[in-house]
Amino acid sequence: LQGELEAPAILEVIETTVVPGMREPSRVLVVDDSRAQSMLTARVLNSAVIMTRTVHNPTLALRELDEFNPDLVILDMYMPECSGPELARMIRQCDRFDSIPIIYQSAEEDLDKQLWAMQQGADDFLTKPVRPNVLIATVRNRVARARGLKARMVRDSLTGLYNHTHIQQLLEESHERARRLSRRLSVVMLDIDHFKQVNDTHGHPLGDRVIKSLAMLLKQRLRKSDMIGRYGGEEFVLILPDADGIQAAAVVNELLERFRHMDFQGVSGAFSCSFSAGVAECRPDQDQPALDWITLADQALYSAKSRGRNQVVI
Ligand code: GH3
Ligand code: MG
Ligand code: MG
Ligand code: MG
Repeated sequence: LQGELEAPAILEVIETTVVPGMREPSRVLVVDDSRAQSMLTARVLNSAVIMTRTVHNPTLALRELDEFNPDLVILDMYMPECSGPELARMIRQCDRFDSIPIIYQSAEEDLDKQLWAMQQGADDFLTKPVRPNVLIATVRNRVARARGLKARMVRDSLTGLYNHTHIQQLLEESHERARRLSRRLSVVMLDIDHFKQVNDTHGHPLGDRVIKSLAMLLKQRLRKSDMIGRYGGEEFVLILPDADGIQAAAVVNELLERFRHMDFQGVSGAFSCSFSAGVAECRPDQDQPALDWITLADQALYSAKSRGRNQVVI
């Protein structure tokens, strides 16, 4: 208890909830060539506040996976353009969809055919007629588990921000979207200044609290559509859609101002920190891999460091 009382405390505490997305309604993509069946499925799910999007032509399903971003896919077995099992296999071939639950809803009663269909990458087989309550419970449970798993997979455990792998993936997706819609996009690389000294002077646990406090500041001040990742130890990547380099730099300068004014209580008195940041405005029209913009932001960060730190460079 004594140790706890003496533990260094952050003077300015910012609180945010760390589990975003958990309360959003579940989203289900229904792929069925029969309009009557898909309407029935949608009506059952909608009655349980589960959002649905219906696709009658399975060849459009992959596009809807990107556009609608469902939590779960319900597949019919037999459809003219492409069968459910074929579609399941195609979905599983995309890395970003490899953990999305897929369930069949079909009148097929042959157990061998059901088994084969499942082996193409699906998680469940509901044989028609399916009782509405069973459908709802199946969808709810699958989505809850998948969301919990995904949240843990894509997040950094110290800060709750996206981890290295996921922020790279988000950049690729954002880059593609910006290219398609001719929108602006900026990438920021941010690194706490002289952080090794913070650890050496005040200890690793307080260093962790500085990292967490910066993470909370970023979460609190940035827009909901912005994406924040912990790229490494005390390094963060921000993806700012619809922001050009100048706008991004203004936002980051404001963050820097706030971060500089956060006081931390160390063993030998209060102290504060700063960070350096590099901004790269993406040009999605240029045929350049998305990850190159992280490299450019990193080069700008290096300039900020060499010009004396505690600043933002475009
Ligand atoms: P610069 O201004 O050039 O960025 O100097 P720096 O000291 O911040 O940079 P350097 O890369 O030399 O040191 C980063 C330090 O961050 C070293 C490492 O021990 C520390 N670090 C990395 N991850 C964590 C972490 O999760 N918690 C804590 N407390 N420290 C960490
Ligand atoms: Mg059919
Ligand atoms: Mg550093
Ligand atoms: Mg560093």
